[in-house]
Amino acid sequence: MTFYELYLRSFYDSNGDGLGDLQGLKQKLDYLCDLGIDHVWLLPIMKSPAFHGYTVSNFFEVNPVYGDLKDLREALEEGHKKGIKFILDLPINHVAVTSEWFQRALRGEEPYKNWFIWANEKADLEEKRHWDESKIWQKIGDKYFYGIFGPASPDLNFESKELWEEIKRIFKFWLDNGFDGFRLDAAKHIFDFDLEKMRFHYQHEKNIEFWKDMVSYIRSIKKDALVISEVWDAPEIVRKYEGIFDIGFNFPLAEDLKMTIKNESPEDFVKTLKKCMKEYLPNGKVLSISGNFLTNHDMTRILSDLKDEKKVKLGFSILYTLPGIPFIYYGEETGMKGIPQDVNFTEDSQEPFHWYENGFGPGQTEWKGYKFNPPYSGESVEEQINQKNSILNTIKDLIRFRKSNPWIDDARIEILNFDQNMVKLRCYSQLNEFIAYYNLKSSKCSVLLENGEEILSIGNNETAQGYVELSPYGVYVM
Ligand code: ACG
Repeated sequence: MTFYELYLRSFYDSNGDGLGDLQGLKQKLDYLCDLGIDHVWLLPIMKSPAFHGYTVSNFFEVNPVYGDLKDLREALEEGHKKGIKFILDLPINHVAVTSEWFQRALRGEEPYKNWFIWANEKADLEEKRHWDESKIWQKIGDKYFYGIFGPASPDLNFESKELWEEIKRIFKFWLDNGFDGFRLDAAKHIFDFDLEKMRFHYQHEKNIEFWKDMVSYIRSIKKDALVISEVWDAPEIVRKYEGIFDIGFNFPLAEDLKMTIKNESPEDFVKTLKKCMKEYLPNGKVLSISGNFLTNHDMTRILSDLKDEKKVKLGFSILYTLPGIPFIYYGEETGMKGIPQDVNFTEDSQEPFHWYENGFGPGQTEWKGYKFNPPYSGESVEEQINQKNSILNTIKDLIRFRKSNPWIDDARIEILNFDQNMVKLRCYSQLNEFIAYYNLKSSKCSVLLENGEEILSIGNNETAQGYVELSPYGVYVM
């Protein structure tokens, strides 16, 4: 399985309004097939006043800027014919201020007013969320509501059981319209508030109870629906949620891998695997599949972060040779750059996907000017496709390798050895195995080879008489 995280607004524009849309997606499915992608994670496409779509004003409507339900069904059907499945990003922890639910709550209507959390005298209106300086209480008129993700997105109060039923209707609606599963946004935030003490507090047990109920409902509608969770936290918290979802994003792996590559440290790479891929090492037990990625839409793009194309290729080579499911964020395959201004503003890492060298042409989206990826910067598909060693062609090679070895998804790994330059890893299942050598350094290094044939080589590695000379940040698999 190989995933592509796709932001529709920036992808392909079918009607010339500058915004990517569903018909555009339909027209460009072959690009994804050619890349080797078989699963698309679509960022939210429901009606929303926000560019990112994470504050939803109507859960049962396609955002009109993207098209309508008919366009959606057509795109998904066409994708299915080509062997692509689609996962919808569903942010149900909160809604948009403009949503009917919140507007009716503001008017004091039942049951809606109980679907939100309102400040009382016990609330500390200055309380901040734990990961930055943003306040959790938001003022509207003479009231304050609880909104962990800011003033535009009131949190829903899941103590209300009617709401659970309403959420199930939403899941059913999108499954009925052709989706193959969901990415569950902010999964640890469903119950993140203590109503007695009136303060922020994660209640993981309650979250787990909620998600178990939802996942079993989703499965009752579609047996093989894929459910992926977003729990952005330390490994011990991420592990609490294992076994409930098919795939859990491995945030610790993303963070530690990038650090490892920046530090050029084989020792750190080994530590990262022991910490973040523990389940896949001998004696480990895999409960949820590890969703492996380097970046997503909330993060600095990989080339802006690692600042070196070779390091980017090393990062992806690691990703596509590890068990679990690899995800790539749109535009990373062509080396797009982008740095979110802060955690509350991600537009800068969601720039229009670059199809053409000069920045213009059919389908090119233009909803936002380029800050990081100007024309002629080498990041277009047009420029990358014809260069043998471009990031795009390297990613294609990696995905091709991955697709011809589907057993890797649930393989196991063993760290064979490491020295000051490289790490040697064995990846194996009952019937298959390979040995991978990763050079973490900016200098060449020689390693004695095992018996076997090359199945993947990233970088300008040279082999001679039982040795391979790994190029800087090179990867060799046999
Ligand atoms: C999701 C989406 C995101 C979206 C929302 C809201 C949620 O991907 O695009 O925002 O619908 C927190 C949440 C995540 C959330 C991110 C943006 N992502 O938990 O669900 O914020 C710490 C915290 C995390 C936090 C993270 C953010 O623990 O909870 O994520 O910081 O940086 C170590 C620690 C780990 C720590 C990390 C990083 O690993 O172990 O705990 O994570 O370091 O420091 C969208 C928009 C927003 C808008 C919102 C309504 O992007 O702008 O406000 O919608």
